[in-house]
Amino acid sequence: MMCRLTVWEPDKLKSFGVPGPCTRESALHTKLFYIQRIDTIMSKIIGNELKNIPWEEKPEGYTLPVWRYSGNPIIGRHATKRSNSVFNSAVVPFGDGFAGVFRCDSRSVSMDLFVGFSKDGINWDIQDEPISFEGDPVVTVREYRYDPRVCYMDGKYYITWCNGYHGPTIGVGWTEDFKTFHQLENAFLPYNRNGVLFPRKINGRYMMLSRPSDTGHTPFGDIFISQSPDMQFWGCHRHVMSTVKGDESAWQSTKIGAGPIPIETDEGWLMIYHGVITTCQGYVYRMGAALLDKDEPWKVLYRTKDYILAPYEYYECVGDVPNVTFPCATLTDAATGRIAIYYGCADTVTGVAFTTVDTLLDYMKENSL
Ligand code: BMA
Repeated sequence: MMCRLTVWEPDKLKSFGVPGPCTRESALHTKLFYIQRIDTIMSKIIGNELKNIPWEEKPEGYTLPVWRYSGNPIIGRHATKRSNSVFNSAVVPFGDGFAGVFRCDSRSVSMDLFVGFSKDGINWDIQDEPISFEGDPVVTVREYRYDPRVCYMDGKYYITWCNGYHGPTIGVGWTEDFKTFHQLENAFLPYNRNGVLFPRKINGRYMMLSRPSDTGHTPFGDIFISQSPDMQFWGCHRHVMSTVKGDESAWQSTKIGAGPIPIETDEGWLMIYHGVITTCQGYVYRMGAALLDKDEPWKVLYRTKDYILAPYEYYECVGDVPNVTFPCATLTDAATGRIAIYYGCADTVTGVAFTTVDTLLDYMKENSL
């Protein structure tokens, strides 16, 4: 638990009666006191330690619960030979570094998925040729592929994405080595987007969040959950959450969609998602967070009324589609509670932002709808 001290919040600890250090001895005493108290005070990520998670501390005086990496954007639009834009992409720990599946739109503006590797999660080497999937040729035929998520489970890295199949639906594939890729049946009938797997079975079933949609840019959409015994047949569809009408939380009034793979915590599943409002200049995509019940994840325990990140920076506000922050992946470190969020910026480049499990859960509880 020692390393969890790096995310302590002295003010919060003081409110629990934890004293502050003044001498060398009392500092040691205080540290021991913190170690004893930390379990009872902090929320926990249920998962692995990730010592090399990219990380920067929250800037002094910054008030939002999610803060940007100072070197953003980490991936520019020309990261591959033919790319027009690289965004809405997913990364995972792999070997002694990281691997990812990237959405690269080409200069002819076709949308496809590309593999990339990184030693530090910040500097990425993305391949110039798109992923080619093995499988039933009826299923692997490519119309378009975009907005991948990657979910590690049972020794396999599962990939879900928005797959063109007589309209957008959810494609599913897997790899063990990021060299050979296998494609399974599409999870749903068209039209659907934002298919996001849970990282383990719940009550013996795989679970996937998704957002039923239409053929176009879909001016509506709620998040649902579907269940499967085998990653092929999906059913028991349940509603998770809707858009918010009126002006109580207008940033999520048009449509919402799950983002990264939900993060398991001791209090439930932490789901980071995007919310959209329709303005006179088009859609604006912001980020929110919700906590879903651990065993019945269609039940929403908390949900942020205020957004957690929104397009403020130039590279989020200006690009092929302005005013878009679109999260598709996180890296997490269970030892410290640190979370790095990977998100697409203005449908053009890729950024990273940081938070901790405590920061998000506290914010969510203080700002819940
Ligand atoms: C959505 C998807 C995303 C995109 C967003 C903003 O419908 O197409 O890939 O980032 O629109 O253009």
